[in-house]
Amino acid sequence: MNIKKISLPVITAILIAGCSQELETNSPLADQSIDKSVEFRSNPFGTISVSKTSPNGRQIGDPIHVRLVSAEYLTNAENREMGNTIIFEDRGNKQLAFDFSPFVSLDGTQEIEYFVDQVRPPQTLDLTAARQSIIRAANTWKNVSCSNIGIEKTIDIPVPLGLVAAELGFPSIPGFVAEINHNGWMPASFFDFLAPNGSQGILAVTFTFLVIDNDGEFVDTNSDGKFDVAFREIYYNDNFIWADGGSGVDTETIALHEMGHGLSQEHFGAAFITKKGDVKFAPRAVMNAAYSGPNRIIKGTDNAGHCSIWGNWPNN
Ligand SMILES: [Ca+2]
Ligand SMILES: [Ca+2]
Ligand SMILES: [Zn+2]
Repeated sequence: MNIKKISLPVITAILIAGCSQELETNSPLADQSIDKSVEFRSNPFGTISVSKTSPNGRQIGDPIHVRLVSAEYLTNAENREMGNTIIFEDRGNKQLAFDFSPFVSLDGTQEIEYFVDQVRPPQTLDLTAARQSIIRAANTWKNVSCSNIGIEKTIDIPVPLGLVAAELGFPSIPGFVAEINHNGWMPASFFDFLAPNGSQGILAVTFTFLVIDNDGEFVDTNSDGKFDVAFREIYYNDNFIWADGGSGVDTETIALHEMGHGLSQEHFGAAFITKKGDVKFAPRAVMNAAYSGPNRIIKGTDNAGHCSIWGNWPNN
């Protein structure tokens, strides 16, 4: 597999963030910083034909063509590895920004809806608690006041859903229901597809599929300089102990982060190893590249990122 690796020094994120309170309190500048990187890999699945999935798990509507273009995964800060962005399509312009277009409404509505799986719960948390964690996280984004984009939950379907899962050979309907599809918890081996030992370190991942036109090209129907997203798929790693409060990985916190990717936000903030050996973030944000404990509240930079993307929807 052809892999080019580009390191983006995290210091750039600090310049963007400006002087934050947290930056001064943590005094991280003397300490070692952790790079975050973007990897380019050849596309594993090529162009895929896909249809919206009906309540009984059938394909409805005309098939559309999509390509997997990126995966953003989240790791646990304890193991000192940061999350990563993998780009599967090297178009030569290092284009990281992909976004929904109001002129591409594959689920039939201009509002941004989300689907929540009901057949792939985590082993350590019951289905209702897991789903409620995801729904609370979605509502947290919905309540950001600068935007009014829907963020409503769709119908449930009684079958496992997801294109990446199906392509990797897991039992799965190869379709989508909404713009953002939370497709449940997958066995650890699913995550080895993303990185060596991915099953051990990756908590969750968001995949982005772009629309492909009849000429096999990406499209930008709203002329915002960003290729139009068809839909996104989110999966969680069942190799971890998932919790709703208490000990374990806080499901709502991770869902909030992945929902941020679902809503087109990228990782943000610099990570540092302190002299004590802890990982600190500056600034602390939902969109930090690694999980470092419960954080169910949208922070300043998360809010700014969300509003810059969605403040004018659908007139951007
Ligand atoms: Ca929609
Ligand atoms: Ca666009
Ligand atoms: Zn992430």
